[in-house]
Parts: sequence; C-alpha cells; structure tokens
Amino acid sequence: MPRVFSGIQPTGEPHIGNYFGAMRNYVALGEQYGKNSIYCVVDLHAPTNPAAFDPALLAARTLDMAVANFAAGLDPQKVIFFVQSHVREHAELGWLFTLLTPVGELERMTQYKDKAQKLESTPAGLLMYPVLQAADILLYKADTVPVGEDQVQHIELTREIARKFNHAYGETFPEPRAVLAEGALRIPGVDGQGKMSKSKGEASTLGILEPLESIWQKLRVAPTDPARVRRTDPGDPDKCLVGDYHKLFSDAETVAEVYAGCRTAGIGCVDCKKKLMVGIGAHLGPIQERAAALQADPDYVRDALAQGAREARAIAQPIMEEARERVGFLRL
Ligand code: AQP
Repeated sequence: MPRVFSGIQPTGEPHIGNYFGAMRNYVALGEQYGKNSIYCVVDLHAPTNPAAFDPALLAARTLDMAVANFAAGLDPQKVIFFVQSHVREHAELGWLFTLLTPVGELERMTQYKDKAQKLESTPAGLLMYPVLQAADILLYKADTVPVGEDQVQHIELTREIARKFNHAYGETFPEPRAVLAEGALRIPGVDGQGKMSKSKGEASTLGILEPLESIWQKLRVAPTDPARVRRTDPGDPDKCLVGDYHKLFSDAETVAEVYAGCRTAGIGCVDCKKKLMVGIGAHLGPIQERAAALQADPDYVRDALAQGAREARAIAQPIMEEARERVGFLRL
C-alpha cells in the first residue's frame, strides 16, 4: 500500500490555495489509505522565512492549522496528523541529508530565490528548507506526496537525495512522487500579485476560516481582466482571477454563464463577484461551522495531536535507527 506524507506550514491562516492545491487531496488520500497517510504541521519550517515568522504566534497558528485541517475533513482517528517538532527525528535526518546535498542545487530552487531576494540577510535555514522537507517525507519512507504545483521542484530534490543516500550507504529510501490536485492548481492571490501565499500576508489570501464579509471586502476590490475598463467592454475570464475562483467554487452551469457573460459584456464584474460569493459560502460555510465546534473543544485538538505524534514516532524511530546504522554511527 502506498504511504502518503505531506506538510503544511503554520505561517498564517490556511487559504483557498492550500485547500484546493493540497488539503483536499489530503482528505481524499486519507480516506483511501487510512493510517498510511501521514500529515504534519511543519513548525520547524515556519521560522526559515524571517519575513513571515512571529514567535509569539507560532503555537496558536500551529493549533489553528490543525483545526482547519480537521474542519476541512481530515479525521485524526483515521489518519496520522501531528506537529513536526514533536518528532525530533525530522531534524536529525535533515542533518544527514545536508551532507549529501550540493549548495549549488539548493541555490537554484525557485522558492529560495524568491524569498531570499526580499531579505537583507538570508538565514542558512531558508536554503536548507528543501533538505528538511526531504527528511520529513523519507523519515516515513513515504512514496506519495500530495502537494501544490509550487512544490514539484522540491519533491524532485527529495528523489535525488533518496538516490544519493541509497548510493552512498545502501538501498534505504523510496523515491517519492508528487501527487498534484486535478488541473495542477496554482491559485492566484486575491491582490493579483502572483501565487496566493500565507507569507505574503492577508492582502494575498482568502482564508478558509475567514468571515464571509471579510472575503467579500477583498473580492470587491480584487483586480479583474485589465482590458475591461468600462462595464460595456467585453472581458476574458481566463485572464481574471475571479474567473479562476469560479472554477473552484461554482457549479458548471454558473461557470458557463459567467464566462459567456464576461466575454459578451452581459455581466458586470461586481455581479460576477456576487455570484462567486454564493459558491464560496456554500463551500466554506460548513467548514467554518466545524472549525467553530473544534475551537470550542481545544482539549480534543491537543489530544489528537499528542496521539498523532505517538503514532508518527512509532514509524519514524525505527527508520531513523536504520539510517544511523547505514551511515555507520557507533551503537552501544
Ligand atoms: N496558491 C497556491 N495554489 C495551490 N497550492 C498551494 N499551496 C500553497 N499555496 C498554493 C500548497 O499548499 C500546501 C501547503 O503549503 P505551504 O504551507 O508552504 O503554503 P503557503 O501558503 O504557500 O505558505 P507560505 O508560508 O507562504 O509558504 P511559501 O511562501 O513557501 O509558499 C503545499 O502543498 C503547497 O504546494
């Protein structure tokens, strides 16, 4: 049976990019593979980008991320769901992998380049991020990794690290493959400034637990096809983030109606956005209700995370021991 692993950073409220790009696949694979699907709030990764990190918020954001995933349909009784720093072996295997990874390859990673160029001083941890990510996956000998399209380059590197370790020390790790959401989604930020991303702040994101009124305030002013200057100008819904979002939230009939309406100037952008809000409410309403119930029961969430960490350690510790033996450390 395949073993699934994926992680999500507690760098802010989870957004619809996380949900459609990754979290929905976590739920689907969890239904299929039960306790062979392992999900993790990757809190050791969160401080690698100082621009998006606040120590005063880390613990609360970690809990919120668990709540959001449970509310989105992940059942911690059925899958393994835990917090990365509660399983110390992630950092240890990550260290072994740094010894096999050329710095030049890490410097070529697109996400590293994007983030590093915005920083005055770049922490080594930001460069090492994909190495720790490889350890997250391989610590469980996972072969199936549901991620958004932005992570494909990192999974390629994970495969390479597995190959290098196996070559240097003997066959130990599988070469995992990325599983992308249908349509290989890369959901744009509502500010129109590229990929929706937690680390870009709230102007970029529509949170899955965000009040619908707040979502509407952002959508109301969101940029649409720039060619549509006046209400009477026809537009191109394929060049409009509202068009992209309709494909995620609206039924096929509504998508066909607003796409045709945009192309013929039969519908204005404000009405198009109002129709989108109907789909958003229908999708996010039930998730937000479940989240409110979970927030009212913090002991349930903490107990589930403690149980998840025990289950994760039971898998990780023997694999880490095998890796130590392969590398040749003294055992007493
Ligand atoms: N916009 C997106 N479209 C599709 N998938 C996305 N993912 C993230 N953004 C999009 C996928 O969500 C999973 C969790 O990723 P993350 O925690 O790294 O998410 P983030 O929102 O992108 O967070 P950050 O803190 O802002 O990280 P950076 O700046 O590194 O992207 C992943 O599977 C991701 O692919």
